[in-house]
Amino acid sequence: MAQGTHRKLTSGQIAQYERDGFICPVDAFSADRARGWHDSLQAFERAEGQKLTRGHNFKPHLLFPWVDEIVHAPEVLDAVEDLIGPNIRLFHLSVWPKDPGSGTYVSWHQDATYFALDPICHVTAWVALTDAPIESGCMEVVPGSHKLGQLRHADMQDTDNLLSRGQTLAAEVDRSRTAFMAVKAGQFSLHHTHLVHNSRPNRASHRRVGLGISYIPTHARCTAPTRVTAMLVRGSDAFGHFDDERRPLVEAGPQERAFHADAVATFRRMNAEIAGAPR
Ligand SMILES: O=C(O)CCC(=O)C(=O)O
Repeated sequence: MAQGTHRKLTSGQIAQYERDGFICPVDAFSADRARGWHDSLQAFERAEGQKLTRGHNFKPHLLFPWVDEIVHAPEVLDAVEDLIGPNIRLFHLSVWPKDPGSGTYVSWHQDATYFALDPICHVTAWVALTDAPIESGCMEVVPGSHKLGQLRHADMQDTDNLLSRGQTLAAEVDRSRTAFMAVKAGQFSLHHTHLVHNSRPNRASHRRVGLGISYIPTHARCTAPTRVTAMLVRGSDAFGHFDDERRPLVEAGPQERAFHADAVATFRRMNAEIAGAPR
C-alpha cells in the first residue's frame, strides 16, 4: 500500500513488520469487551465440561457468533489489510488458553510449518481476551527470524505443548536476543508466518487466553492434496482456492457444530498430509 494510505498501521509499524516480523501491541477493543468474550468462552466450557484447549481449540469462528464478530472486526482487519491487501480470507484460527500454574507451553516454531501456503504471505493476529503480560507466558519471538524462510521442524509429542502436532523447531537458530509480545485484554499483536516464536508456562495468577487468527490474501492457495475451507472476511475472491465457510448464526447450534466438525477434520487431514510429505 502506498505511503499515507494505510487504514490503521503507521508507516513505522509496517517498516517494523518488514524488519522484525512482528508488531505489538496494537489497540483494538476495550478491556470490558474482551472480558465479555472471555466470559462467553468460559460459560461454554462450563456447559460442555470441556476446556477449549489442545485437541479442542481449532476454528471456534465456526461455532460462536462472538468469535465471528472478532474475525470480521475492522479494528483488526484494517491492520491486516495494511500488510496483505484488501481481499482477505481467514485460513485458520486457534484458541490459546493457559491456566495459571499449569505447565502448558508452546514450543519454538514457525506458523508456516504444515500450512502449505503458496505464496507464503500469511499473517497471524493474536487477539488477547485476557491480559497477557510476560509472566503469563505471552509469545516470545526472535526478531528478524522471518527472513530465514521455512526452517526444519520435528514432531515432539508432549501433552503440555499446546501445538497439536508438537511441531518444534529442529534447525539451529540464534535465540540469544528475543522479544516478548505482551498484550493487554482487547489488544492484539501481528506476526509473520516465518517468525520463530514460542511461549512459556503461565506464572501469573490469572488465566491467559488469546485467539490466533491466520489471515491470508485470497490469491494464496494451499498446495496440499486435500482442499480446505477458509472464510472470506473482507473484499472479494477472484481465485476460488478454498471452499467457503458458513458463518455461525447461533451459539454452537447443531448446524454450527456439524460444519465446524467437518472443517476441523478436513484441516487436520491436510495437516497430516503435509507433515508426512518429504521436506
Ligand atoms: O498463544 C501462544 O502462546 C502461542 C500462539 C502462537 O504460537 C501463534 O498464535 O502463532
